[in-house]
Amino acid sequence: MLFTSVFGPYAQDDEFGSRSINPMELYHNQVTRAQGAFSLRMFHRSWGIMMMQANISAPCAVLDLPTREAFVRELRAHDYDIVGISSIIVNVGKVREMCRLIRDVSPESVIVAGGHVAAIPGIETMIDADHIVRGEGIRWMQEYLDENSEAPIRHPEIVSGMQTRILGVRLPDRKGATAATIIPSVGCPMGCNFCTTSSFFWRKRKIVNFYESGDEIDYAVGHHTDFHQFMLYTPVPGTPLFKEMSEQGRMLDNVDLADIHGQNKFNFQHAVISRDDSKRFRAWAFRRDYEQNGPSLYRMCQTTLQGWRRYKDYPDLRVRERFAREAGKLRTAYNAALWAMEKQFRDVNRSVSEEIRELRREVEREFGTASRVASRLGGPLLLWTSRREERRLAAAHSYEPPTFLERSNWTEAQA
Ligand code: B12
Ligand code: SF4
Repeated sequence: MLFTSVFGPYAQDDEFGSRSINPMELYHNQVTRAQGAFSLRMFHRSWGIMMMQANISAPCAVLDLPTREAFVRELRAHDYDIVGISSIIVNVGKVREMCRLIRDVSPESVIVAGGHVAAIPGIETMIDADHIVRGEGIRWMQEYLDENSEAPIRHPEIVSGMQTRILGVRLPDRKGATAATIIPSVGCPMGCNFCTTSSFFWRKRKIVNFYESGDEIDYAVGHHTDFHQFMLYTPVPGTPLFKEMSEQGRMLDNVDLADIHGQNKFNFQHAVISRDDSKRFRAWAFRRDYEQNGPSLYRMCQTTLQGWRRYKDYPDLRVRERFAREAGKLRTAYNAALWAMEKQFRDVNRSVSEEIRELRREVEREFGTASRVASRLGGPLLLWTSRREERRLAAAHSYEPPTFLERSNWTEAQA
């Protein structure tokens, strides 16, 4: 069988529902989007289909983050009995197109669609799939394939992020350089009324209203966290909030599902905030956080130095080693980045630029000559790469993830 995620390119406006405002990059999309060349950019795999592949014994291929052409190529290359498509609601147009392509290229295949897209009321009439699976998929697939659905769940090894890019430099994908992802469960017991995760897998309910006056953004920014995520409070089909807004007649007609992702405009009539203001406030929140607190990378450096000072003499060797490892980056590459950020940030907020300089000096006092050499040699280089990156971004350059094709139990398949 073949499991696939929806096709890219993602960071562009197209008829299948890709939107340039909604790239496939966690931090750049939802956290550091206003930080220009300092934005932390990286991609993540589609964990749901990786989990399913690891827990079935049938011959299986995972095609992750494909292009439309790569998807068709894979369908032509093998006779798949089952093609499983994983998607969230915003990408329903791509699922529709992929079902059409399967019927055309591989008419014998059974099509199974799963993931959050299954929560759309009336999805059966929107896509041409044989099965639409709501909720947890591993057990469903094991039962469908007549395999043991009581077996303990096997967790694949997952590298959290990949192809990291910051200050215009692509970092090497080294083993141990980034975190691992562990998925302990699906769903969440908190039950916030807008949240698809809790309503899709769990049905407890709690009302949350974050936005009353506008002061909330300043309050949030005032916490000086390293990262800050802002998204619009959005009724998504399948959630209690969506039901409530529909019953009150407050859902707006004609909002494309591809535009309901929390980074564009409200898809409902808010009590006091207009659609256009929702977009303006969201953009302002990101901008405000950036201008007041500086680039997230600078904030990470601050946190790393604090951690190092607190734990460098800790009695447990394992703890000491961990903080020494983190501090290693501060001593070298991060200190060079601080030099570049200090210069680049002068035009945005002079007093934050001075705080960055002060932090750099503290790092140099703490770590001595090596860090001074790193900042004087590496700093100008990073300033140059980040300015080059700003020019690229100004010319609307965007980044796309690589495609993965991973086969399991495949020898039997070929036999
Ligand atoms: C990782 C992640 C991402 C990654 C995706 C990386 C990738 N390569 O796909 C990134 C960071 C890029 C991302 C981006 C976005 N995301 Co996101 N993301 C998540 C997150 C945190 C984890 C998903 C996950 O792996 N879960 C664990 C796995 C095991 O669960 P699962 O994927 O749901 O899969 C299970 C079932 O759904 C089912 N299943 C899934 N697929 C299939 C397929 C078949 C055939 C079958 C049978 C079953 C099945 O079985 C699986 C095992 O139980 C979820 C929140 C969450 N906790 O789930 C949000 C979530 C999926 N994201 C969401 C949203 C809204 C977005 C964005 C639009 C947000 C934004 N504005 O930035 C963008 C979209 C980008 C785009 N262009 O498409 C929403 C989806 C809402 C909805 N109802 O559709 C979620 C649920 C968060 C939320 N609570 O609102 N996201
Ligand atoms: S938003 Fe969703 S995942 Fe987060 S606490 Fe609320 S219910 Fe849980």
